[in-house]
Amino acid sequence: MSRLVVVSNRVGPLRGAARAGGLAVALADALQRRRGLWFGWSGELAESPAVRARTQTTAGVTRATLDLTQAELDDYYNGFANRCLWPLFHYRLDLAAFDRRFYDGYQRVNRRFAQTLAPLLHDDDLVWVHDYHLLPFAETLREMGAQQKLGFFLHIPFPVRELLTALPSADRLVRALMAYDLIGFQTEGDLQAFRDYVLREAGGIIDGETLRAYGRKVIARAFPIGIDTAQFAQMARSEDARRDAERLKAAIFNRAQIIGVDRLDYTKGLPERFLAYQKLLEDYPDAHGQVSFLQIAPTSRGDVPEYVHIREELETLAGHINGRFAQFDWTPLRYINRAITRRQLAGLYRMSHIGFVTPLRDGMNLVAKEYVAAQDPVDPGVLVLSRFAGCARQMTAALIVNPYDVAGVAEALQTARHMAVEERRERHAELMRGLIENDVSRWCDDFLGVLDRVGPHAPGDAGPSA
Ligand code: ADQ
Repeated sequence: MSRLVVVSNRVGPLRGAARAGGLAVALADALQRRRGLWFGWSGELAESPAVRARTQTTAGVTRATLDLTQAELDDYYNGFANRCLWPLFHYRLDLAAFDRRFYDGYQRVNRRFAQTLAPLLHDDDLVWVHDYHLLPFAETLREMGAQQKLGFFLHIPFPVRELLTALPSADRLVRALMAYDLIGFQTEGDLQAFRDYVLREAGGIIDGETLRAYGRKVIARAFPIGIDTAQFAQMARSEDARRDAERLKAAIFNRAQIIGVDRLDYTKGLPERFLAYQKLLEDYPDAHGQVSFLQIAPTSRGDVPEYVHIREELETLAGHINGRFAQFDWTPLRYINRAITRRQLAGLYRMSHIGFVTPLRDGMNLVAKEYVAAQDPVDPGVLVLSRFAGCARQMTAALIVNPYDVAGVAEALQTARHMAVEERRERHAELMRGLIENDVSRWCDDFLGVLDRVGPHAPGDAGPSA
């Protein structure tokens, strides 16, 4: 079996409680099976650009990390990745900053990542690169002579051609992407958008899953990511989780809880979600005193200005809704601005009657999957899910909503509140079947299985526009 090399912006922990996230566990397991290497930014800052990676090997798996300078972080991570690619790929052209300095910094850090990893690679390694921070990574590595099989997975949506062409460097980035051997997307829709760009903008040729353009050849396919379904369900059932949940239930006087859990990000549709909850309270007075909405949203990317605005907006909205509807013994909305442990999360999901997941655009959204996995199959809650989350295509037994339609979302909340237990069980069972079948280890195995099988890399494999 070839050794696996995972490359991502940040290197996840290989052991301990911190690695409890599904993706970190799945990747760490795959790395352990293949005695692999995980490479990326250390999370530390250095005065001057580092020349070599720091490595540390535990139980056969090596973590190799490098530090970045403040300027590199500003241009590559805060700049191009999070102020240009992130908004654009989430259909927020209005928020995308097209600054050449950001783009140059992004290219520079990708080059340095490649230069630092190259001496650590073996000839028959399988290299699996993750996410929008590293779109041009393979091209840079190839320029240094790398012949290994290189796979890439995009965790966020891929935008439609009309949007992507607004990005001045779109063509260079798609060309760079084509230096991988395999590109994985979350959904068929993302895959379709990529194929459309290759066909119409790059003058490429499509033959089944094989795409040819710029004299390069790549396999492109959808691999919807899953969660660690069985482990998560078990955690939600555990005695500890139950105790936490009971405490909370008492604190809200057994009211029906609606739960939202997100990184604080403008793509997650939080203001629209708060407004839909307000609409529920306006249109359905029977909900007064009977429901309690808990939104957990820890700050993320606090260095990016748009994230400061969203935080202020939410605090204002939450205060407004509570000011308008609260009674001396009922707080309609509780908004918590910090992260909690996965065990607490599992217990909270399980005790909540409605999982409220309404992003305006999301690659997949794992919270929706976690909420379902955590439910008691005998008395499960209802998932209210945005049609713009990647997982909506798989999770059709949820109540699917359009998050821009505030009144429609309020209606769905009301339907969820009154849904009979038989219907809740049926919907839950169907959702759960999908989650068990397509869990995160299956996702990992599927991707690596295809990458393993791609033919040897052929430099200069001529395409139509070579
Ligand atoms: P994210 O945008 O971060 O991921 P998501 O898929 O919802 O979004 O994953 C968030 C994870 O963080 C979940 O496991 C959740 O439990 C956890 N989390 C969120 N808030 C938390 C809190 N307050 N306390 C503790 N844990 C919290 C990106 C893409 C997604 C894609 C994933 C995986 O944007 O679309 O699903 O990658 O590919």
